This record gives sequence, C-alpha cells and structure tokens, in this order.
Amino acid sequence: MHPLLLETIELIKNRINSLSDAKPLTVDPKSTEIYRKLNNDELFIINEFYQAKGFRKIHLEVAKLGKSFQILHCVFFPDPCFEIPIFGVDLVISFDNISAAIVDLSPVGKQLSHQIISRMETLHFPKFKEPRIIPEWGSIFSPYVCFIRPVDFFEEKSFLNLIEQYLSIVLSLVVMVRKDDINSSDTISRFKYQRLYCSNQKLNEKTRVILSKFFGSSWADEYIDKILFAC
Ligand code: BLA
Repeated sequence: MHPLLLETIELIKNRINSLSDAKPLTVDPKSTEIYRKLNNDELFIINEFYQAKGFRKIHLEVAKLGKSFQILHCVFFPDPCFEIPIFGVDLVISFDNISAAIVDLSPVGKQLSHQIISRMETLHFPKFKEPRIIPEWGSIFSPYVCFIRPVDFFEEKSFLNLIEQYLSIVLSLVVMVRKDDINSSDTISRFKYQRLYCSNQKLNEKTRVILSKFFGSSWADEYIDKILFAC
C-alpha cells in the first residue's frame, strides 16, 4: 500500500482509539470485508464503523482494487444533536500516484459555526502546487476544503498534517459543545444538511464508475447508498 495511505490510516485509527467511548458499530460482515478475484486482479475493501459521543457514525474504508487503485475514504458523521461539522477525507491512488487528496470540515448549516471558523483561521494552510477544481456537487464543502494532487513527498506530509489539524478541531468540539434536544429545530436543520451532504456525495460519478467497473453497477449503487452515504 502507498505510504501516505498507511500513515493516514494510522493517524485516523489512533484518533478513534483516543475517544474514550468509541464503540464498534455492528454491520453485516458481508459489507465490512469484501474480497474478490477478478481475472487475475485481487480486490478488497475493508470497512470499520464506530459510534461515539458526538458522532452517529465514524466510517473508515480502505480499498485496493487490482493493481491500479488504492483508496482511503473516511467520514465522521456527526450526531445532529451536536453542532459538529462533517469531517471527510478521500485519497485516491492510481498506479502508485496520488491523483486526488481531499479533506474538509463540512458545514451542517448555511456555514461553519463561528467557533469553528475562528479555529480554522488560526491554522497554517500550506500552498500546494497542484490544486484541483471542486465539482459542482461539492457545494456541500466548506471554504476550507483542500483538494489537491500532491506533487512530492513534502506535499504529502503537508497534506497529512492538514488532516491531523482538521481531525483535532473536530474532536476537540465533542467536549465543548452542548447536546441539543433531538426534536429541536437546530437538530432537525443539521440533520437536513447532513442528508444534503450524503445526496450530493452520491452525485460523484467517479466513485460509481470505479465501483461498477470492479463489482457491477447494481452492487455499486447499493454500496454507495447503504454503506458510503446512508443517512
Ligand atoms: C474523486 N473518488 C474520486 C475519484 C475516484 C473516487 C476514482 C477520481 C479521482 C481523480 O479524479 O483523480 C473513488 N472514492 C472513490 C471510491 C470510494 C471513495 C471508490 O471514497 C469508496 C469506496 N469522496 C468521498 C469523500 C469525499 C470525496 C468522503 O468519498 C470528500 C470528503 C471527494 N472524491 C471526492 C472528490 C473527488 C473525488 C471531490 C473529485 C471528483 C471530480 O473531480 O469530479
């Protein structure tokens, strides 16, 4: 596996383990460990799911699709009772080159809360040489979204550092923000934004195309709907 992918997995797993109350979510084993052989290509997808205070679902996925693709996908879906943004990261490695690296703290309202904005403003954003253009469905992301193709080892390290800083912010909120009532208008509104996040993510044809290529289109549709972006 690509070293950046391995380091990112280690970072995220350490952070999940640092949550005092993280519990694994039980999910159908058919969708947690997926192994296939396609011609001479080996395919695997490994999923881990957790729940913790402030998060309804933490999902970490690592996929190796033949010799060509390695993917890391991770989303911390907040519990809508809390004013916590959605932490998301996606790394797409194609023939050992990182073609896409994206990380964001996405809002669960019209914009990120002032509390988060002030934290984000204190961060040092490295300048990357090859920024990439966010597609139209990416209107769900915050102004702090970082979408790049890292050009060298130095940029890979800077990107990892950014993931770490975004994770630190989102995890520090859990102890700071109060829990709103499940029926409160704030909770309901945050839930609606989370649904919008999921439905926009489902418009990413690149995810669908690659999963369909290896697993067939009806499997891909169901996987995207039920595992990646269920809401
Ligand atoms: C792009 N996502 C991609 C690409 C592939 C995948 C093949 C194209 C890479 C490129 O343009 O260089 C595939 N991503 C997957 C697959 C999974 C996955 C198969 O996670 C899971 C099994 N996507 C997310 C999350 C974010 C995200 C959480 O799952 C953001 C936080 C973003 N992926 C994202 C974006 C693009 C992308 C913005 C670029 C889309 C485009 O350029 O049109």
